[in-house]
Amino acid sequence: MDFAPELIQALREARHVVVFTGAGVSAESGIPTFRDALSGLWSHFDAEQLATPEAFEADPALVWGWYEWRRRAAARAQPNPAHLAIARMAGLVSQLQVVTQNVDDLHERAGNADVIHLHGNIAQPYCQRCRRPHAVASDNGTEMGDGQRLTPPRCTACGGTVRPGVVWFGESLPQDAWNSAEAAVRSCDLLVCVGTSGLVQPAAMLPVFAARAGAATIQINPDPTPLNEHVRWNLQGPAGKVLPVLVGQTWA
Ligand code: BV8
Ligand code: ZN
Repeated sequence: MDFAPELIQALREARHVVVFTGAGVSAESGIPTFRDALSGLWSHFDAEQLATPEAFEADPALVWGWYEWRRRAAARAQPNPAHLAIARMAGLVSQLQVVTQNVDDLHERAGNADVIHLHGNIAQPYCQRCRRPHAVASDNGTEMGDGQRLTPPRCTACGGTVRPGVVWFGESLPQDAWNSAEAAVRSCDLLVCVGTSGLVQPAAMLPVFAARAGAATIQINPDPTPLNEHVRWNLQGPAGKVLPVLVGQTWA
């Protein structure tokens, strides 16, 4: 796998790098991407219908069961070579920020310290009444069938219903996360966009803001996306294969 010398040079000279990630960066950890078909009971829905306040209101046990199943899958998953290459890069450039749409913590577990979560964190549910964080009981290995309903727990402080700690469709992104992400992409000199379909707003605008602000931009994805026309280099392939080679060739 060879890369344009200008790409290698841009990466080598970058002082401030932003890595913008979507579900594809976790695909090789065995976590289904957001648009992969759902399984079991949830196969009657698509993710965009379930990831909404209306779905949780209508059937809390169906939605809470889906999130618990995903939370447990994420807890069992391991960072893959793509996450590890991004963590290695952080030690090689003077500033590297990860801006992720993902709700798993695989970037942190790979070793990245500066991670901005635009859409929340599946392991941090909270009470929808008093918003206190709710510590999820570890699943002590009890298997959960996919498609199983689970009644959401009650807040130990106020008895309110606990909800997943993610941003649903129709909900605003956390203001501080969005502000930090926007500032990062507008000031970086290189943005690498990894494993996103570029369909969800406002997150998908971030690589466009970076390009408009003059940053060099790279996309890594096996498939073309709407971001293809906005980025300078498109590297077609799985992140777990492309990123380690790219980092190895840049900082051999
Ligand atoms: C908001 C948490 C407004 C939940 C998520 C019409 C036009 C424009 C916008 C809208 C519209 N109608 C509605 C909207 C707004 C809506 C939206 O964007 N809808 C889309 C679907 C059209 N956005 C919102 O509602 C946002 N909020 O706008 O608020 C507002 C303003 C003021 C006041 C009130 C409200 C909130 C959006 C957040 C939704 N929550 N996640 C959960 O996870 O359950 S988003 C969800 O999608 C995930 O976080 C996921 O990360 C994200 C994006 O998907 P991707 O990460 O890109 O994943 P996907 O599966 O799509 O693609 C995977 C990619 O990886 C593919 O390209 C594939 O080729 C690639 N891949 C596969 N394998 C690999 C790989 N790449 C590399 N290596 C591999 N091995
Ligand atoms: Zn409460």
